[in-house]
Amino acid sequence: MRYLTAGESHGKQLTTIIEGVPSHLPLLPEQINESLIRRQGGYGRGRRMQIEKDLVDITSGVRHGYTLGSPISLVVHNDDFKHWVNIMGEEPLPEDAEVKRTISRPRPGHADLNGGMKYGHRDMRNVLERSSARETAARVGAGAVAKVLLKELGIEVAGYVREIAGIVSKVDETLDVHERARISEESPVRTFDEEAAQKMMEAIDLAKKEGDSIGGVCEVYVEGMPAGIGSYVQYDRKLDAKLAGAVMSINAFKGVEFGIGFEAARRNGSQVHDEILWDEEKGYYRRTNNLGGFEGGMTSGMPIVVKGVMKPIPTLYKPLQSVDIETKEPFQASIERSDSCAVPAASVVMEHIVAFELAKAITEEFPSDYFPRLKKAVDDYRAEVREF
Ligand code: EPS
Repeated sequence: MRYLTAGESHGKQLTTIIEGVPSHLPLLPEQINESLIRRQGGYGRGRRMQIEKDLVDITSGVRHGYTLGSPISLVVHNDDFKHWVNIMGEEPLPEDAEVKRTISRPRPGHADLNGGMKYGHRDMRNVLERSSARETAARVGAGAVAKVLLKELGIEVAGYVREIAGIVSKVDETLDVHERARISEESPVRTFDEEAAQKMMEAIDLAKKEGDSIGGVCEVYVEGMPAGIGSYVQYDRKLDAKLAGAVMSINAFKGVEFGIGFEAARRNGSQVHDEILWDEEKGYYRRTNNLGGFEGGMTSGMPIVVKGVMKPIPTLYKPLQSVDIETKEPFQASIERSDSCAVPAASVVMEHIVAFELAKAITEEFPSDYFPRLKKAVDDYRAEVREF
């Protein structure tokens, strides 16, 4: 499975093409819309999310509620485009026309300057439009399809917030994936700890008031992945490495941890590694899950627990110093509409990014173009490793 996205933030639409989804997987637009709507929420979002109501138009690959095995294309229209037709339209402009909303003062922390230099865009709007986190809507579409596939195989994925601006939410580690999904969905900051949630919202309000932005830590929790997916035999087959790369590809993400992550550096081995147990009912399992569901580049059969660090969004109402590329004079960076905190939304994005990588790994491990055959192969494999 693979996918590509296309689309500018204020262009006509976002497009996703997903290749390699097996045939005969039941798939409804509502399942994708639910994910898109979840991505739009969260305390701290800006005005753009009031303009958009992200809804999918499935334009290929699905017929009568089932996938065909052919490429699936998803379209999300940008309602805001109607305000940007003259700025973002594809037609050449008349010779004497003035180009509006050009950007010559790159925002520190965004792709503006590096992208401008690389692609020769002296109007850095051409960079901003594609590097904007609006593109994550297209990626969530792909992840929503992956989530449907995983769910049919008994694999569930939940994404939520662990930390915003240094305020850490307590997590009851005994919560299962359904409880994590349900409780985080009820919280405006997608977290389990009401006291921390209150403080997080106060921090978001303060950042907004000050024209600033704040970041945080998202976590994704997965139950039901069979053991042994991925591989130890070659560096580029290690599934935790692929997941880390995918998480790092999310806009504004700067770090990834599995299980106790960096804390492992501070503990003795006896306090890190997860002891192996076996019983009739569960088969093999671990006393703890410090390694977050991975050993040797492969799943251990324990829940996957992965964290991603999101830096504060670099689009600030209180802009930092920059240089105007036309005059080379120091200036304040461009002010663009933005979110003061997008960590809750990013946790939904991360959930879908992780889901896609896992679905991809499963379809590589059990290649089949026909979903019922894939499902049988996964079931047989589960029975086999249980008896190992
Ligand atoms: C976003 C859409 C964008 C931003 C935000 C995320 O829309 P606009 O630029 O029209 O406000 O709200 O992206 C950024 C702030 C960024 O720096 O990339 C979305 O759909 O999530």
